[in-house]
Amino acid sequence: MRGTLVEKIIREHLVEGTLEPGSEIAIRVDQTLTQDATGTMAYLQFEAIGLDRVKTELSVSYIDHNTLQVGFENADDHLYLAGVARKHGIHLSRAGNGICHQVHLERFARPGRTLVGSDSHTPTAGGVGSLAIGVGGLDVAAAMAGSPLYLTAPRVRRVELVGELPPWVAAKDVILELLRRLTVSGGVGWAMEYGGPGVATLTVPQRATIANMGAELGATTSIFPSDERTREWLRAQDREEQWIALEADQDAEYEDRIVLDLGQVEPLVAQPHMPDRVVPVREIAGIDIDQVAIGSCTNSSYVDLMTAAAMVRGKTIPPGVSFVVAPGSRQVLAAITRNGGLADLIDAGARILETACGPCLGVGQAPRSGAVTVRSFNRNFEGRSGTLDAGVYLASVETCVASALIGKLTDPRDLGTPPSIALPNAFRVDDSMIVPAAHPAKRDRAVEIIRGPNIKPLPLAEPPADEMDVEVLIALGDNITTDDILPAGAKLLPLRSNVPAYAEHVFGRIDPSFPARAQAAGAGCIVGGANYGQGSSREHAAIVPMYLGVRAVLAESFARIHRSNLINFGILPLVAEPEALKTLPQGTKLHLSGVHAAIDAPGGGDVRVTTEAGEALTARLSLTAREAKVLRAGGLLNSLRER
Ligand code: MIC
Ligand code: SF4
Repeated sequence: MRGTLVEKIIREHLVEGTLEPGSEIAIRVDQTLTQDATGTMAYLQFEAIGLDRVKTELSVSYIDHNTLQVGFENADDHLYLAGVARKHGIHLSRAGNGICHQVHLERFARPGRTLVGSDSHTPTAGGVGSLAIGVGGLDVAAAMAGSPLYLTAPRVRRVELVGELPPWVAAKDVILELLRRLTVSGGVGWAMEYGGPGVATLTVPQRATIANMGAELGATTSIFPSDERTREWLRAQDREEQWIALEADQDAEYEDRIVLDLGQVEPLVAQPHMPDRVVPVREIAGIDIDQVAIGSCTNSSYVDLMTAAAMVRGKTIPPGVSFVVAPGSRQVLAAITRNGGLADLIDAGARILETACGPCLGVGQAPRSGAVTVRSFNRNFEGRSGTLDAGVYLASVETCVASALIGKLTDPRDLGTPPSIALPNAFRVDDSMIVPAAHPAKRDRAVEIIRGPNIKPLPLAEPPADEMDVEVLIALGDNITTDDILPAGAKLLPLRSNVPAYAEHVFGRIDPSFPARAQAAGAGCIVGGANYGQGSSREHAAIVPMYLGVRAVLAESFARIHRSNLINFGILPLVAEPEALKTLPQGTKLHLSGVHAAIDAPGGGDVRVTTEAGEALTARLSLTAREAKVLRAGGLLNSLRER
């Protein structure tokens, strides 16, 4: 079979459709992952589908996001997740074992396999040549129940890597460079496929850093070939037998090509409040900083943390800077503990957190008001750190630590010779914090699944009416994130299993009056701009507005995962011209008609939108035949149950 790497893996997994970019295909799902903040909902949905055991080759449930237990809620969720895992044949990575993407890369991701995860950074596994895709929880539930994954066949963009990274320049700078060139919507509809002679110069964790932040480009997936470096990684993880060689054919055809000379990349930084506001560190070096944080699923590798340790060895972080380290996995934390790296970090004054997502999504370490914080993470959306007026800068570990040491944003090249840290030939493999899925024959049907009082029943969507009167509840600009729609953070994450309580916080950072107005209106719609719903996979950003009566979102364009989530929960994703959208301010009363005909028309049709003043516009509802069925049924859960 000839073609791109993406085509090869898709062809091998194709169960419906033809592989033409832009058309809907269905692929067999080998592996799934969930995390606790999206997982509770996903497993409630899996339970509602009513199957005994997952049908995938491997499914893993991670507890990594919602680990700050200031009340009973999160611990109750963890207990629920443990019960479901035991009952339904799912591995459970316990709290303390690490961030799903880092641990999956270490222990489970395999070249050539498909992986679907209820987290937008699932493509991290593309670092070992998995075709890994982030989706909403319900799509993962469906995949665990044996459904293929339906997706728009991506266009494939080749990123030709040549040359070698200069000293002090990191994989993080490579993906920041791509964000600078392509922006946060530049990957929508695309698979980013890396190739070229530069690939061999990058280790698997470096590749994973690049693949991870393909999510910030809006890409469907990012993938690297599986080569000798991949084999070394799998060998170091004691699973060399899982290695296969995998690469694109020489004559593979790509819809787009980018050449990136690694030798020309320099230390870069994304400024507040968008991951594509990228400039060279040199350009803005010298700004005072208050906090530096290392970790997250983007930069938690052994080499990342050892680089940080080596840079601070024998030094003290200056008094004005809080230096936070959240190691991404137990494997890495244990390794740097044994070799003394952790002691170097502690001696320098680092504040060590547990192995979890932590400050990346505002769970702890919110900086002071008005702070400048430099983080090795992947998202810097306004308010996500937990402090609304803090400015978050995203950079490599090297830039972060150089800045922490100087107390000002610093180009690491100013520090002289970089430390030289090699990837170990073998990690100490210890999976004792992963409760393995019970063997099918030994499955314990009597497992009691304990649901704490915060775990509320799932709200079900209703089929859209043919005609509806809706009020514009909010009118927004471009690139609205799911963090804008429904914030995460330590205070709100415990409400992930409790939709009625979470509903009080929809658009909470932008307009706290939204929930009350939505409820008063009875039925509403949201007006957005381009790339509406970018960022996370959290389907709560669809479910909870649905619960508040949101029936449609009118926007210029949608982010991939959020659009699917809207359809999965019976909300119409309507596309309209930006000029037309500008005529629909908050409070406008709209009449939508012709909804059923638009759903039923092959490929979708136009919905007529009329204002009270009698002005009319059309909004396009583009749907595949399958999506039309889902919407008609009032969401994916209803549609799966009908089947
Ligand atoms: C994120 O980084 O925004 C999250 C938190 O990991 C989300 C998932 C969630 O909201 O639970 C994601 O990336 O999908
Ligand atoms: Fe966790 Fe942050 Fe990665 Fe999301 S982006 S999975 S919150 S570390």
